Amino acid sequence: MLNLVLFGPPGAGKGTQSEKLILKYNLVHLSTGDLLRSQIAAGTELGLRAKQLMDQGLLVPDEVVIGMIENKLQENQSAAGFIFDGFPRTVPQAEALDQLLAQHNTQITTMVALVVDDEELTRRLLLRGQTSGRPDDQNEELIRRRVKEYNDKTAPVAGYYNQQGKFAAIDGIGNIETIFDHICAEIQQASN
Ligand code: B4P
Repeated sequence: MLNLVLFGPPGAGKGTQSEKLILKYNLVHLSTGDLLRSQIAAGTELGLRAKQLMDQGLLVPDEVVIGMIENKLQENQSAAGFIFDGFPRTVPQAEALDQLLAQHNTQITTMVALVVDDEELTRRLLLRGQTSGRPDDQNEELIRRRVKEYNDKTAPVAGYYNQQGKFAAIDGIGNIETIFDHICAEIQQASN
């Protein structure tokens, strides 16, 4: 079973690369950002609470996203594997994921981190904001706050997987196909 964590700051290309990886490896895509946005679109209570935080560039509480992931793992018990996109975003989320996967007799294969500098992230997100309608992509100050939230709370998750010998960082700048090939090479190495 292949369980991949695709990691990186907002705008690093996680969603973009996930779309290609799920086709190649037949994985179930679990994007907490997408799951939260569908709760917002459905107007649920959870969605309303999440929207207030997401629109400020802040993370939503750990128990909310862990609960969503738990449900999705339960619903997809016969999956060939999972790609975790935008999750875990804090060390407590990473610890909870390890426990949930252990309950399903599986574990994370590896984490691949996409490395992109702040200037390029801002450029990409502002560009996406012109067409995506995502409130969190609309202005530079909000994007800066998301990157700060990433540096403060999410970046330590890389160390968590590195300690387990399950971490690879690759250059996330350049051609999307080339970046995809590098991710596939890391998956190949981790699966041997
Ligand atoms: P996400 O939906 O995860 O959004 P994101 O960080 O912006 O990444 P995304 O995957 O969408 O962007 P990508 O890099 O592919 O999170 C949104 C919010 O939800 C968070 O701020 C938080 O509030 C909340 N949230 C989500 N998960 C959470 C959790 N676990 N815990 C707590 N809160 C959580 O792409 C960006 C752009 O770059 C695209 O337009 C793409 O076309 C472009 N791009 C990609 N690769 C490129 C390349 N190589 N060259 C040029 N452009 C490229």
